[in-house]
Amino acid sequence: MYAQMIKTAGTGVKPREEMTPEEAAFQDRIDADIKIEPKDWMPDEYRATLVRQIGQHAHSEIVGQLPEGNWITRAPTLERKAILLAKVQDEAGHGLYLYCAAETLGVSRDELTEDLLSGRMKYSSIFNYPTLNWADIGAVGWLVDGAAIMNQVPLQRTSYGPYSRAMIRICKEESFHQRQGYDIMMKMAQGTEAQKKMAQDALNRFWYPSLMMFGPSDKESVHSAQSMAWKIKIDSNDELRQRFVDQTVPQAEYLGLTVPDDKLKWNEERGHYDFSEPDWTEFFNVLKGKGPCNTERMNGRKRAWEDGAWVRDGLMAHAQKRAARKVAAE
Ligand code: FAQ
Repeated sequence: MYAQMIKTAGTGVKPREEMTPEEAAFQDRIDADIKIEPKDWMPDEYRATLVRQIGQHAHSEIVGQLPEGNWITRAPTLERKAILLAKVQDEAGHGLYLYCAAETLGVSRDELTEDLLSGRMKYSSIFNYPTLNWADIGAVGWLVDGAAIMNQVPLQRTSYGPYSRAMIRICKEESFHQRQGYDIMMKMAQGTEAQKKMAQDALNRFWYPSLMMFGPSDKESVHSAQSMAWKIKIDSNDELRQRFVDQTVPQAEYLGLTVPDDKLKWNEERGHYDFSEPDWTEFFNVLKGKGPCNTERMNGRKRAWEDGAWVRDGLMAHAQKRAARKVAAE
């Protein structure tokens, strides 16, 4: 059942005249902004697309802890350490809400994790880049959480009830994350010359990978058309990327930092910034596992899964024992 779900995901938009009566009624509910709930009928492809997107989103939150977790022991002050620790724990919580939302679609968390570890499912490309110094932690909060919120705020209105409700809480926490990142950048940018250089260097390295978080250009996006028709996605990849650039450039200016893009320019006619596209060859290489930290991240997740096997086995044995006792008592 689950393998079939993955296989049928993303096969294009079905014209209304080809829909069955059930599918047409489903589309009418979506068009009327009525939320779809777990026990409602839904097309197999809608379910499959949600499992893919929510599962990958959950994996991103979990893998996303690794680059920042790397800095908990080296945060410059006790206060910064406490804040970073709380932020990283929040990301774990986001992963758990999202795995729960995916479970309502008939797939278990173990199956999703096994698909991540076997490479069948992805996680966000951004987490395959290293965090080399403390300013990178500021850049992750400011840019990576900033891009995540830009994508997730519209997802609060996504058509699937459990996903949209998970997003409401996640967005509140992500806003705090973004602010803490910007606060680190502000301290660095207003610090010594060496600190300002570190902040600029972090912006230089994280700018384009952050733009890649929104996915390939609309022309290259495989799933957008159907996902938008089903309101799984509310905005296209390019629309969100543009919104992110428009919001972030003035923030960089306020910090006194330079966005590493010679072509970046306010376009009066469009009412938006013109900007350079990321290097899409690099993006697709990272997706194929060839980014700077892909191997390290996957090894980290594999180790955690294997080290946690005894806990899962213990919980399962306990649950089986309780169930057997209950049957015997009846
Ligand atoms: N990385 O047809 P599309 C966070 C794949 S949360 C890797 O455009 P779609 C919090 C895509 O899966 C960050 N793969 O796909 C945090 C598909 O491959 P598939 C995660 C990517 O789904 C902060 C193929 O390319 N957020 O950061 C990426 O319609 C700090 C074709 O692409 C979410 O997951 C990528 N960047 O649009 C945690 C939000 N982009 O599956 C810790 C929910 C595309 O066919 C620290 N997800 N691909 O093999 C979405 O909104 C969508 O899934 C998109 C992609 C927009 C990411």
